[in-house]
Order: sequence, then C-alpha cells, then structure tokens
Amino acid sequence: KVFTSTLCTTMHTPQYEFLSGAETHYYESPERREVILKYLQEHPDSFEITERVEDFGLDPISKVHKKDFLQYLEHAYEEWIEEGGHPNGVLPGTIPHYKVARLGKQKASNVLAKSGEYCFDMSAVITKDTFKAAWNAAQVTLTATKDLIRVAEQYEQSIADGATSRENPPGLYALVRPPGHHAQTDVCGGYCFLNNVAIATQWLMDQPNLKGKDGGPKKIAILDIDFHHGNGTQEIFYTTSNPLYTSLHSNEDYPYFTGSDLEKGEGEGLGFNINIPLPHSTTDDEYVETLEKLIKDHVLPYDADYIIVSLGVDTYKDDPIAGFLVTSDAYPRIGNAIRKIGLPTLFVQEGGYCIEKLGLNVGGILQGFLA
Ligand code: Q9C
Ligand code: ZN
Repeated sequence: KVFTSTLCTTMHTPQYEFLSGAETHYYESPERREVILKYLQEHPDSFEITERVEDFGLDPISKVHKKDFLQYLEHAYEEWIEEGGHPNGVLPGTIPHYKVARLGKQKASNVLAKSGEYCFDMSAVITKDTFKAAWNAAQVTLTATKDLIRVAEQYEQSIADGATSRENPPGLYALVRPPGHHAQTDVCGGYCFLNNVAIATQWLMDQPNLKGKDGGPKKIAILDIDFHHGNGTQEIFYTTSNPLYTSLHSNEDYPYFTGSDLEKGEGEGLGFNINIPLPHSTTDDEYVETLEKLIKDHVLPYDADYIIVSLGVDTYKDDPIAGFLVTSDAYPRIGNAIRKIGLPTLFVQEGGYCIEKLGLNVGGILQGFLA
C-alpha cells in the first residue's frame, strides 16, 4: 500500500540550486514524485495507492525538531523577502563554521544570519510553501506509520492462526517529498527540512499502548539505503539504543563530514549506529552482498519489531548527483533482501534523481519486497 498526496507535487518548487559552484535546476523536483507515481499506477497488481492523509499536528514533529528551528522554517521566506532576499527562496550566505563559531557569542538576529544557523549547505532552498510541504510529507509518513501498526497486528494474528508464516511481512510505502534524512534536530540541508523517518520512528516509540516484547516501547531498526549518509537521522538518535540506525552510503561524497564507520553512537546509543561506507566503484553484487551482511550481522540480532527504510535510489549508476555503479537489476534484489528480514516494513522516499529510471528503480525495490 502506497501513501502519498498531490501536495508533494504542487508545493515546494525552488527553481535552482548551486552544484560545484554552478547554478543548476533544483534536482529535488516535483517531477520525481510524478514519475514514481506513474510507475506504481502502471502496476496496479502490486500497488494500492491512497491519498488519505491524517493530521497528527505539531506534536510528533516537535518531539524531534526544536521549536526555534520550526519557527524559523515557518517564517523564513517572508522575512527573507522583507530583507530583500531573492524570490527563489532562502539560501545561506554565511554558515557558522565551527572554527569561527567556537568563540562567537553573537546571536543570529536577522534572517541572513539565521539562514546560516539553521542550514548546513546550499541545497535546501526555503520557498513560500516549503514549511507546509515538509509538514505535509511528515503527516503522510505518519499516516502510513499508523497503518503499519494495524498491518503488523494483522500479520501477528494470521501467524497465530497458522494462515501465514514469518516470511510474508507486510510492507507500506510513503511516497513523499521533500525528503528528510539530512535534516537534524535544528538544521536543514541536502534537500531536507523535517526528518520524516525520525518523526515516524519517534511517534511509534511514543505510543503508550504499543508494547514491545520486553514490555518497553517497540523496537525499530532503520535501514538507510540512500546513496548519501543520513547525518540527520544519525544525529537525532545518536545517544539512544532505540532505534538502531544503519546506513550504506558513499565513503567519498556528500555530506562529506559524517558517515564514517567510527561513528558508533554515544552513551546508551553506543553500538546502535552502524555506518557502512562504500567506494564509488560499488557494483550490484557488492552492494547487495554488503546489505545482506549488514542485515545478518546487525539488523537481525537487534530483534526489532519494525523496519523503517530510508529509500533512496541515488545509488543508481546514472544518477546525476551520485556515483555508484549499481544498475536497475539490483533494486528487486535489495527489496527481496529486506523482505527476508521478515518484519513489517515502512519504506519512506528519500533521494534519487535519475528521472528516466526513478519509477523503475523505486518500484523495483518495492516489487522485490513483495515477491
Ligand atoms: N556533489 C538526498 O539525496 N548536493 N539529498 C550534493 C554532490 C546535495 C542529497 C552535491 C545533495 C543532497 C536526500
Ligand atoms: Zn541521497
């Protein structure tokens, strides 16, 4: 079952960004959702699509993101225009580099300063409706997450009834944009503003009536298969043992300063942050074998109740902003490896920018999970 909303197409449409110093079109485009949706609609035997969105309000979002950051996102564009900023949207000109900010006691007082304080790069343009679009993506993801509870209970029941085995886990997919995994507690960046996966994960853990096997909250394992490291999700859950955060990503690309396998978590979270960086030469077999090993060594021993996948297909060989050698043949294999975990799974859309193959590649993962 697929959860989406037309607002993911109509809202948040920046005209340009900067890549390697050059002005280019904004790769995280509304067209991305359109081509994925088209593929899913062409395969009605595999996918049931719903545009039903429940409003969970601010509460689950503010459990992950700081109030001042949310206030900033909501009002940045109007302040930007008032201060004479370009109508394309808010882009930071000055970011508090740690070597500068170390001694700085000066508070960000206007939007030009705040744009740098609350954003870590030039790939997250805030337009008039960006906050609404990110809010909507989070609400769609939460709607799917609520359904995950329901289908998981059904799954347990039919196992108890002997009607199915643990090899047929239910899967849901939130087709959303903007994506989320680069968004930290109070910083946006990398096309991400609100961390959809983190918001969904935290909301699941906060459900008072939802108890895990040990009587505590349900356990969640996050599998981040976007080409880029999910610095946001890592930061948000760095000091906690639930969820387990695992990521396969490039060892030589954006966001450059996180994603090392030395980042293992801190305090209670130590050992619950698993980064597997891979070289740009990574092929289908290498990728799938590494994923299978990650699942065997880390995900299965964690004994989670749910899997949440940060689903990026910018691992694709012709992705315009990425660099692996992975082909379209790999995606059904990836989906199948995730299915074999045997747990109720929520897929949440992150990156993937090769418009021609985006539908096939995302659909390939989802169909591989079903098959
Ligand atoms: N040379 C996601 O996939 N610019 N974000 C990178 C690389 C930003 C990617 C430049 C890429 C952000 C969700
Ligand atoms: Zn990515």
